[in-house]
Amino acid sequence: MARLKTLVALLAALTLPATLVGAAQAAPSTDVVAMAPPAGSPAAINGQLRVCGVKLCNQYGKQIQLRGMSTHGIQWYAQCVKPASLDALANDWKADVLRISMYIQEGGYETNPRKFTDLVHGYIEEATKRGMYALVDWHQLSPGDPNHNTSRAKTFFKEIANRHKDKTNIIYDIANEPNGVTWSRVKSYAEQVIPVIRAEDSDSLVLVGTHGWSTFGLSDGRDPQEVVNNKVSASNVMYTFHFYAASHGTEYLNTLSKVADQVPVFVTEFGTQTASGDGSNNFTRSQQYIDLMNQKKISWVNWNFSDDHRSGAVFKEGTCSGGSFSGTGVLKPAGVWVRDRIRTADNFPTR
Ligand code: IDC
Repeated sequence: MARLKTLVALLAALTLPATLVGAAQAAPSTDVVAMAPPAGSPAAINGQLRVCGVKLCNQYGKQIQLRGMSTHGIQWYAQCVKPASLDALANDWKADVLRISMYIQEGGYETNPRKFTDLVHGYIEEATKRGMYALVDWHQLSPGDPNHNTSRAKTFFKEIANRHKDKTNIIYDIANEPNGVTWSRVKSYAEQVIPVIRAEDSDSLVLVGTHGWSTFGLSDGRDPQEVVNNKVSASNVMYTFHFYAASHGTEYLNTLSKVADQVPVFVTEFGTQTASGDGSNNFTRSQQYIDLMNQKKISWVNWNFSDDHRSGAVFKEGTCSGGSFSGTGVLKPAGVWVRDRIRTADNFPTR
């Protein structure tokens, strides 16, 4: 598997004609042949990611920061995740990463595992074609204890990891926002699910949601040091932190700053508005978070790439039923702001 990954990465790095790359990849060495991201794209340049100390590093051991967008729940907003919108995300927004948000409850995975697993397979291929990392989000939310869905998670991630193990651009996010549950319960869930993924895809990057809706326990009144002092027993793991700038002020900012010096942190979700994903934007506070994340090279993903009526959905209502997604004309204020933060040339250590 490692050899095939190296071959795929090499092909991606060389500017071979697409036909030749396709022919080389078609070697019948495995049932499902990994598609390589296009040469020069973030996923091709950076290849297989690894945790290095408390940072994220690319295939050459260079510290990098990924930036991108999360879909809304794909049971509701699949219409916003299509070729034209993904082209805009990769080429106009210049995103490095697409977070594929698959809810488990609320009409999600549990209602039709086959359908949702296939949707995710498809989105992974679409992200790969466009040179983005595919961050597969197990969007458990209510109930907040991830152990409620452990056997579902094992089934889902076993298939995802098996199908995509030869790609170098998959990131596994195994628990969106644990809440109302202790850290030791979350850790125990992670230590059951990670081995299932690693049995298929041994060098993969895995993200673990923290308690208190991925605030290192802060939103549940817990001490963030609980995570730092009781890490998940697995390598190549990062812990997630979420914030909504109009709800989460200095205490959260300081916590993010502190824990990011102690353990590897990936911000898999943030909003510029309140935790409801709606209301007015606090761009001043949001910029403080962006500055901190840039300074510490903390990767981030914004919520969300849809045309939902709420202020945190980047597109104006009705956009997803049309065919045009590029530029700022289709965006709400939060969309204009975050697109700018993803595109900004100064912020492109990965390119
Ligand atoms: C919100 C969606 C909304 C949905 C609600 C419950 O925007 O349509 O009804 O979830 O499923 C999170 C969650 C994310 C939330 C988001 C905004 O991860 O699912 O989306 N949020 O409230 N954590 C903090 C905020």
